[in-house]
Amino acid sequence: MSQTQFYGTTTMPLTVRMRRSPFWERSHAAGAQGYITYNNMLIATGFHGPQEDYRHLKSAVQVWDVGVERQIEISGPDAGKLVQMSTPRDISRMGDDQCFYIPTVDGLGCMTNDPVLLRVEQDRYWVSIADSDQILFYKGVAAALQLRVSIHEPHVSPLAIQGPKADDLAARIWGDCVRDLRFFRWMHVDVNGQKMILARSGYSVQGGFELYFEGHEGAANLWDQLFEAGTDLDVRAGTPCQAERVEAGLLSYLSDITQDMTPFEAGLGAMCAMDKDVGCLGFAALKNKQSPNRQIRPIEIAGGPLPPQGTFWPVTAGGQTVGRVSSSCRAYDFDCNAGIALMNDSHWDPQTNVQVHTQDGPRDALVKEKFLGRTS
Ligand code: THG
Repeated sequence: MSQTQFYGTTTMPLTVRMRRSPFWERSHAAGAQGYITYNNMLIATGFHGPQEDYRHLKSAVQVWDVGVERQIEISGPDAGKLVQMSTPRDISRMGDDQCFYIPTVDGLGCMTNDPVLLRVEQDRYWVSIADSDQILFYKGVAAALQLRVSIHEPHVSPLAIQGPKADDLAARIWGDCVRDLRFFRWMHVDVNGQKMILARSGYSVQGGFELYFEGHEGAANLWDQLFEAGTDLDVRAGTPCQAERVEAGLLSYLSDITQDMTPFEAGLGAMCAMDKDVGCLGFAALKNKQSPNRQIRPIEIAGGPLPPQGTFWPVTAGGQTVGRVSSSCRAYDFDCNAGIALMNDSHWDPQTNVQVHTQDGPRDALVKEKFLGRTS
């Protein structure tokens, strides 16, 4: 075993149930400070401390082992039909080289996941899932309706290259053509003689790519190539950054989006085709849920840095509960605290004053119009 082998800790014992991607050894050796699980897999929590990871992501380039973004592969003559059954977004509008962010819903129109969808070939889809057992929905529906599909989790481990210098780094590996790749489009690139998918996407708003790395072989080699090519760009190992994603309003399933919420409550209504039935199993239910009385809003929380958040924080006004904060952070560049809140319609207008109840006591807070990390 290499010296980077992870032996677990008393608080996080070792078990094969917490799976690791082929990039795990390299990422761990680069100094991962801790892990959480996501899709029954380990993902690093940070490398150089929250503020330094944030500063570096916004100024340089990072390579992230996001193998936890598992793919569900659905192929066969009914593959498109089955994918469409899971989402109100009209997937017939997805171009061959496009990535589609799709709310997925159950028969009641409640969110089951919020994956990124790719059609990797005609009649073959990859659903790049957030943290839920979405594969069981597909297997259940396919079995019940005897659809002509096969469904499995392939050996695909996304590797993200994120930050303002991501284009420079990727261009050194795959050539200047990657610079022309548009947002949420993908192309094929060569990785040690194997054809793989490189998309302009990723769980930050700093720009960059996700390589859908296939198999195990050559993973460490690719990692080393990226770090050799990017030395003068100050490339570092990273992982999705809580402060960066919260201030930008990138949503997290099971935190900001819960199983009882509709896409309309999650602010994803614009992605739902409601004029005609495109084949989503939740369509009829969603028809009656298009005007929610609670919805996700940006919130600014007064005072110094917040305590870490492990529970929803109630939002109140005049002693009444009017919402909840699901994610929060120090928005270092803005010298304030940012949060993602689910607000009742009575208090969701911008500039509404409310209180947020952390485990360390209440704070004044203000509902905002836009997320701080978004320019548009
Ligand atoms: N990339 C890939 N798979 C993923 C994620 C990812 N699976 C898990 C998780 N992240 C799924 N959730 C999200 C949430 C937000 C975005 C992508 C996946 C995202 N949103 C953009 C935004 O809000 O600006 C773009 C949305 C759009 O307009 O299309 O990127 O990150 N492969």
